Amino acid sequence: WQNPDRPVADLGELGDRARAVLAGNDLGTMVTAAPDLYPHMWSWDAAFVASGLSTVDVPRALAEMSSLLAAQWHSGMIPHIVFSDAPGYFPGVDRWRTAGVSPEGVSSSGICQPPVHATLVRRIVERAAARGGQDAQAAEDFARSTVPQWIRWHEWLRSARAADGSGLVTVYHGWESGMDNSPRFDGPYSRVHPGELEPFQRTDTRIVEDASQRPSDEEYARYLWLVQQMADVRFDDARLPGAVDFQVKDVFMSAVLAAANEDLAVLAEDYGHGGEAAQLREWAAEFREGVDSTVDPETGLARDRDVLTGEWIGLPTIAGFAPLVSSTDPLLRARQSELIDGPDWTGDPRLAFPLPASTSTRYPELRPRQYWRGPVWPVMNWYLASALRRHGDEERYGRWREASLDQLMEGHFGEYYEPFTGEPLGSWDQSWTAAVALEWLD
Ligand code: 9WN
Repeated sequence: WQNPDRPVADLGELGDRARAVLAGNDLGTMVTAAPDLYPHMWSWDAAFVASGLSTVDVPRALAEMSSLLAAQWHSGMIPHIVFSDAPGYFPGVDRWRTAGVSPEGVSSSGICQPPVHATLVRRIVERAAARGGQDAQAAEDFARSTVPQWIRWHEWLRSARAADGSGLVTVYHGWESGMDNSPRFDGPYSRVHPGELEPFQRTDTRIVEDASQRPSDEEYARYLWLVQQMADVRFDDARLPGAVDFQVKDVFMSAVLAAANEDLAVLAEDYGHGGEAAQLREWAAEFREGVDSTVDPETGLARDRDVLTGEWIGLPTIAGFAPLVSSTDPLLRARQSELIDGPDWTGDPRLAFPLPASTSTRYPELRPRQYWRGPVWPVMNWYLASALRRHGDEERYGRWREASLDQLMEGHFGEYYEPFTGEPLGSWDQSWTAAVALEWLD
């Protein structure tokens, strides 16, 4: 694959273009996840976007987080989509049937996404503090006033999704994991049998014309069936376990929550809510241990668990590296670091850039162009690399930084990339890809 039209000359230009992508997708109070494919705000995208924006404009970054928080449900849940007025995304708010369930004036979906927020809020606050002056003040004010809302979000995750004390978060939809059609969910989805489904028309395959880059129609029918099951019980947390045909203990989301609990504990201590910090640290430990406990001694990878059948899901996907996000066990970290450098992952000599793909490139069912079944996702690489760095691994952070910047120099800010050719796939000008470009450059 050869870049036809947009190669970037140097890192200075890469930064300029990344800032232009974010400015171009900015509706004023929200940066949409992508210009055409995703004309709304997504929960975890917004956190990455805010972090990227904070390299440019701290108040605008904080405003992004405030827009997301304004959609928080009374339960504490932060919804996975906050809808703008733009048409053209399916399923839209009507299909979700959240009116009357979500807070008044909030137009949102009824499920959640990985809780990366506290980690990225901490990052923004620390960046702003280092700058000093008005940025520092604005970030401090923001943290002081919003820490209770972030705590409510984590309380909801613990009570609605992990009250069993397993240290593992239940998801009721692949969309909640953010890795929608990863092979990790094939088993659980194979047991979802759509009944009578309201008819629907997809919009995503009109925008990404090569349908092989997106989930199949069969997959979409299951996605919509689960939405219908949840809407039928009005997204009532207590009724979901009895109503939904898909229930998975998501190991990656659990690791994200473990790390975010640590970060929120620091923010709580620093900004007037020290009383809650001990509880947050306890949860951090609970989820950290939960994640560690899933590791398959044979493969060295962390596993999800299908709640409805009790089966482990041990496929070679990027989620298997959840311990790199959360674990403090040096032996486990060393083994996982070695694995991710190895021939199944970044050490595969066929790769265009030595970066981890969403599924091992040696996995027989690899689909190198299809969404979470093989492509390389820049946002994941930055998130994982920043977790490695936080655990002291500057060396790997540096390598992935170099490879990621090389990858992004083709200039499309793709949603995901073909691992062997480096072709940008899915949406172009994807906001979180531009945001992580700015993070790598910072
Ligand atoms: C469904 C916005 C989102 C990301 C997800 C990614 C994709 C949505 C979709 O786009 O999911 O939530 O319509 O395919 O899988 O991680 O947050 O970028």
